[in-house]
Amino acid sequence: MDPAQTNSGAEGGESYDKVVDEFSFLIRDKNHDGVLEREEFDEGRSAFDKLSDPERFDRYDLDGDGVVTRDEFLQGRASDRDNETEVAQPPGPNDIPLARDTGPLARREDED
Ligand SMILES: [Ca+2]
Ligand SMILES: [Ca+2]
Repeated sequence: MDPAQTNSGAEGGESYDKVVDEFSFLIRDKNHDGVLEREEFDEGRSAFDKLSDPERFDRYDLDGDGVVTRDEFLQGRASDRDNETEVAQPPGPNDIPLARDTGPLARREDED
């Protein structure tokens, strides 16, 4: 009967995504009043991910009261994830691009 319990499946990614989303909400909420005004929503987008179109704020603001609450934000993020495969990725192997090609040992062999 507990929805939080039944929701935890074998897919361990969901809780991680939620943590990222909550963090994303918190860094947007500059004045810490627990809701995102349109300016906060727009401002945070470039810092953390690419919520670029203005319509997205309206989509997130489910009850249309002009602010996005934490719950609305989490729901919006979840539905965005359903629509796009491209979301903010955690740092991975792709973030270390130069490690292999510039090995000093290989160069030393050349000079010898
Ligand atoms: Ca705020
Ligand atoms: Ca709202």
